Amino acid sequence: MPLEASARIVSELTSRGYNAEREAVTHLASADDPQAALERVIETLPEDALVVRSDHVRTTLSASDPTSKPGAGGSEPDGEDPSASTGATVSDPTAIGGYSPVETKGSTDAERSVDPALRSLEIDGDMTGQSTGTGEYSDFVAVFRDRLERLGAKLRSRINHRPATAIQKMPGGGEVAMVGLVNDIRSTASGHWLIELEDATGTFPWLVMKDREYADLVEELLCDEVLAMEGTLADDSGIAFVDSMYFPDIPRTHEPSTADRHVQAALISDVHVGSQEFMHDAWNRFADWLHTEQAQHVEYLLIAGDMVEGVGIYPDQDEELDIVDIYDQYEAFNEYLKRVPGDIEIVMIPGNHDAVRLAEPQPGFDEELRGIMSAHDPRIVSNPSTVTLEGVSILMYHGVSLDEVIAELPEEKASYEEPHKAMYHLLKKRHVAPQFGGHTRLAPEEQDYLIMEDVPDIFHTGHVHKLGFGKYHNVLAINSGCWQSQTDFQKSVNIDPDAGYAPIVDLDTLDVTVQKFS
Ligand code: D5M
Ligand code: FE
Ligand code: ZN
Repeated sequence: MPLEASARIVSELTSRGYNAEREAVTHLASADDPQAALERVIETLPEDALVVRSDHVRTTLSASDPTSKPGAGGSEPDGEDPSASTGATVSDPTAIGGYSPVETKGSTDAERSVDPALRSLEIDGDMTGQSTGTGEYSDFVAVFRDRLERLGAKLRSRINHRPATAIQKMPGGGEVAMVGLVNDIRSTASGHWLIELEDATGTFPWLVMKDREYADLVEELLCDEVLAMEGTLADDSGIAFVDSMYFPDIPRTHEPSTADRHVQAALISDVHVGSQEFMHDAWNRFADWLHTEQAQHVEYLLIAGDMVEGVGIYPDQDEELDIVDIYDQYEAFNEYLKRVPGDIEIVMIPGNHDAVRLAEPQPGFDEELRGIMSAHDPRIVSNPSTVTLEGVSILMYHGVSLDEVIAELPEEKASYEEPHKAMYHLLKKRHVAPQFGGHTRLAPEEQDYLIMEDVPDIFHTGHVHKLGFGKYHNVLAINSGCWQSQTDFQKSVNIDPDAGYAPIVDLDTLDVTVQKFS
């Protein structure tokens, strides 16, 4: 189907408030008089329908008798037309197996193979509605204990560790190991590094000599991450000299799962509807592209936060707002979602511009906002959450901690130019936002929802508005770009955003292709 015809139909349906399945659009576009067909389909839609479904189009168009129901132009096809709109060539849509081949006129027409029965989508780690934290000191203690317990479990089997208080009592000169949270990182007057580790019993200082191979790793460390150290106790047992460091990490042998069929997911983030810089044309091109044959295997769309620009997020942000009311921003976002094919499954998490609490984990949107964003019936879950698509697990996290990783680590290890490399460090630490008290705000909960308990097959973040992807121990890390052109702030600090790109992942191979719409 020519892009133009489908785009026109999608536009028309969207302007009337409807979201449409791709097969429905294909049917309409291949009708002899698509406009008349569209009118007929809308006339017969149930009053509460939000989505124009292929079944409905098929039945409406095949039921219509040209002699008794002339179309808008008065000249209906004479029944000999081979298009799907006559119904004659369409197999029984209720048949087991579901898929009805669409007979079309042009050889370029998409043969849709969307069969919802083949799909599977599971969510893990969604803490929406599970928040128990009150922000009390005891909550912070509980969340760090949980972090040490669970990430420590990934290290304890690898070394002969001792609690901090037991180490203090050991005789000097011996071999020793400990699992703990990084409490403090200091350089000494002589250029060595002093790292204080904390466990449930107390703290113990570890010295990394500047000329040891492990010195290089010190610059990767963030406060509050969990790791293990092994070394030699000083004669007075007051400090230990580090020989080895261990991170929870992703096993090098990790083998990612893949889907059993050729199916794709588009991974995007940072739409920023409501900003003057929101790129509506690029978005519409993306949505129109999703209706084309080239995109027929894209059956999932993941959006990793910052749906809207929000209000009062940064100083002077209001000067660049196109829509000043937060609810109006979500209404507008919902309109843009309508252009996305109705048969695509959407999963989304909030980001720091969204109207949920800023502290992480961020619960999914409340009922009012869900109501506003209902046209496409997206799955709305917390930041972070893991979504498993046909066996492929994708850890979605907005990415505020990436600013911190990039600020703290040396340029060659993490930079805005290569955001995926910053993600590698989070994978190595098995935590999406290790450092507490900096950019990333933490809402203490009974458990640490920010831990990567299981190894994801794909790690998807956004936030820094730069596109980058790569593999770390076979885990595909993707930082999606954004749909917002450069803001004044970004100009002032030289952030050149990657705007208007959609990375598409083959779930059967984990290969990535990037589509550009700007
Ligand atoms: O963040 C987009 C990127 O830009 C992210 O790396 C933070 C940074 N950013 C954007 N505006 C500001 C201000 N005003 N101060 C500090 N950092 C900023 P996003 O979450 O989309 O705004
Ligand atoms: Fe953003
Ligand atoms: Zn953000």
